[in-house]
Amino acid sequence: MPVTINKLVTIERHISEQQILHASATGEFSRMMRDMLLAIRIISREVRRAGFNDILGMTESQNVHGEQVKKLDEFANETIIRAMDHGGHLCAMASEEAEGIIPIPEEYERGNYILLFDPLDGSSNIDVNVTIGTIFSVFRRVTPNRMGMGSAEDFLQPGDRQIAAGYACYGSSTNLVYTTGSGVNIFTLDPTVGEFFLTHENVRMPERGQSYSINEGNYHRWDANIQAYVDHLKKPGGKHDPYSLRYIGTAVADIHRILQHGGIFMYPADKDNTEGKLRLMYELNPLAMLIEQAGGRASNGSERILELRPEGIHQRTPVFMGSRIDVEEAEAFMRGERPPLAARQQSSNNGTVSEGGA
Ligand code: P6P
Repeated sequence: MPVTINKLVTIERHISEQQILHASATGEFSRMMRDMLLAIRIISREVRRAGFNDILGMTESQNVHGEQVKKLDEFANETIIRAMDHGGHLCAMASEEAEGIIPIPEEYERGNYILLFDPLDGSSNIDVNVTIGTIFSVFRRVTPNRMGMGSAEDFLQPGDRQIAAGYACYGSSTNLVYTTGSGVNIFTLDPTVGEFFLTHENVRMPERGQSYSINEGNYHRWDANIQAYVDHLKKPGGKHDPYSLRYIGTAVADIHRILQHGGIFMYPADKDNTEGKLRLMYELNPLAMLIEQAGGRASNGSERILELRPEGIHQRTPVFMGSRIDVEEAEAFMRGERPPLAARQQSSNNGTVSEGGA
C-alpha cells in the first residue's frame, strides 16, 4: 500500500536507515547517493522548464551510437558528471553519451565505486512532453584502490554484482526508485521543499500482469516464436481477456508501470537489431535488479540478464522483463513451446489492481 506522507520518510533518512542494515556500509555509498540525488533534482527542474529554457531540440553533435544528441540529453549528462566527479566515491564513470570510460579528474580523490548511467532515457519523447527518465547502476571496483583510476575490468562485471540500481522517472511528478538489494522503494519529489518522500514501500509486483509492452511496429521483423507469443497474449475467446498493450517508448516509464501493476516489457532481437536495442550495462542491468527485487524476472529470452558477462560498456541485449509468470511463459515460447495461458490472477499489489483489471 502507498505509505502516507505523514511518515515523512525522506530518501536521505531511508538511505541512512538502509545503511544500518548493511554492517559493512561506511556511509560512502550514502554520500554518493546524496550527490546523485542532487543531479536528479537539477535534471528534474530542467525537464519541467525545458520548454521555456530553449533546451528542447537537437544539438549539432551525435553520440557514440550515431544518434543526434538532444540538448536535454547533453545537459543531463553534464549535470551527473559534475555532481559525481568530486565526491571521492568513484574511480570512474560510464555514460550512454560517452564512448569510453569517464575518468575522475586528477585533482579529485578516487573511491571504491563505479557508476554507469543513461542520463536521459527516452530522448525521442523529450520534445512531445512524454515521460522520460534517468537510469543508474553502481558497482564496487574490482581493481585495488591503489590503482587510482578505474579500468575496463571494473566495468565489465555481471549485473548480479551491482550494489545499487535506480532510476528517476520524470512524469506527472518526479519519482525516484532505487534498491540496494533489500527491496524496492519509490520516492516522490515534493518540488516545493526539494525533498523526495517515501510513497511506495517495499514494492512487489503481481506474479502475472494483464498488459504487454513492446513496439508492435517491429512485428514483421521478429522471430516466429516472438510473433506467436504476442499473438497468444492478444487471442480473444480464451479463458481470459486478451492482454492490453501499453507502450510509452521510454523504458523507464514502461518499467515503472510494470513494477506496480505487473505485465511484461520486451525489446527482442529482430532482423535489423540482432542484439536487441537496449543496452545491458546502464539500462537493463539496473532495471533487471529492480524488477527482480520486486519479485519479477528479467531475461534475454533464455538467460537471466544479471548473469550475462558483458564484453563492452555499450553492449546491447534482447530483453523480456516483468511479472515472473509472464516472463517464464515468454521464455517457453522462445523455446518453441506453446503453453496455454496460465491462470490469470486478479492480483492486487500495493492496493493497485493489475493493469487491464481495473
Ligand atoms: P523504439 C528510448 O530511446 C529507448 O532507448 C528506450 O527507453 C525505449 O524502451 C526504446 O528505446 C524505444 O525504442 O524502437 O520502440 O522507439
